[in-house]
Amino acid sequence: MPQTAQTATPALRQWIIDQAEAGFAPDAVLASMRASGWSEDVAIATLESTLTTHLQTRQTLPAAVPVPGPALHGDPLWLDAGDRQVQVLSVLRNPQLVVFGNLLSGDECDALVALAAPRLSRSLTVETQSGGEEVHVDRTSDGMFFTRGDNPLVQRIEARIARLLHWPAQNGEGLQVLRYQPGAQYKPHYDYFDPAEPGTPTILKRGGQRVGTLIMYLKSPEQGGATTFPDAHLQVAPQRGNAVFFSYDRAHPSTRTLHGGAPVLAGEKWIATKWLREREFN
Ligand code: PD2
Ligand code: ZN
Repeated sequence: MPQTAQTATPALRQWIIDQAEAGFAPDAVLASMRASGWSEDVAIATLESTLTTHLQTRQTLPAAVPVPGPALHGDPLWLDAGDRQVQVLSVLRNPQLVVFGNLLSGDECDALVALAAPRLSRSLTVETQSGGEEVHVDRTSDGMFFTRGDNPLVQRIEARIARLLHWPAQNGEGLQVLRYQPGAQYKPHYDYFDPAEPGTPTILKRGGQRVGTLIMYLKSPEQGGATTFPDAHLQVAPQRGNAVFFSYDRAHPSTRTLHGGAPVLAGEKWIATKWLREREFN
């Protein structure tokens, strides 16, 4: 085959990137390619396209980090979460998302609601300018936080989640319980902290980024209240005892984890959310 018909394999493109990152000037890389038989025109075009694409992806995408998640190889219908068998109802790969059934018993849902009810107040969102918290029109629910290991029920659920998602319980934030009354909603947002916001470095000192969210449904409304994923054109019905889990390996919209809580149209919706961090959260 004439050298001008050579195609740039992934291995060659990686070699070009490695040379550039090792500090070799483009002329030196070009000379090496010429010496191994590449025609000048094709070598220059390949160099240019490889390095331009590499720089663009590097600038726009932060590096991926490990994330929590259930063991889905072999497409199981049930997962062993230690003290409970959990149903796998739906799986998406992009975004990385799983809908679970039977994660909590009806009694556990009722008990969490009863423990949380006397401690509710208007939900706050993280105030990204300063790293503090504020009341926000995008989130019209009432809520409270349990501390991690707050009581035996919370401890049991946290151990179950750790086993199900293969992520240390210490990396979890305290369980948050929210109540949505008719009309209440949570407008679409990402759960990771926006790296561009000035308050984010302060927030990240406690356990690093959020890398996963588990939303557990404690009480179903009569109508409305789905958890929506606009990029995936998906809505998850808030069925008591079920849960939706999604992970995000970089703090970036390319994870397609934009999600919201649709307005409750009738009845009350109660959820418990567990956010998982990269490292121990204290
Ligand atoms: O209640 C929901 O469906 C919902 C939607 C979006 C909850 C959260 N985000 C959350 O707790 O982060
Ligand atoms: Zn959210």
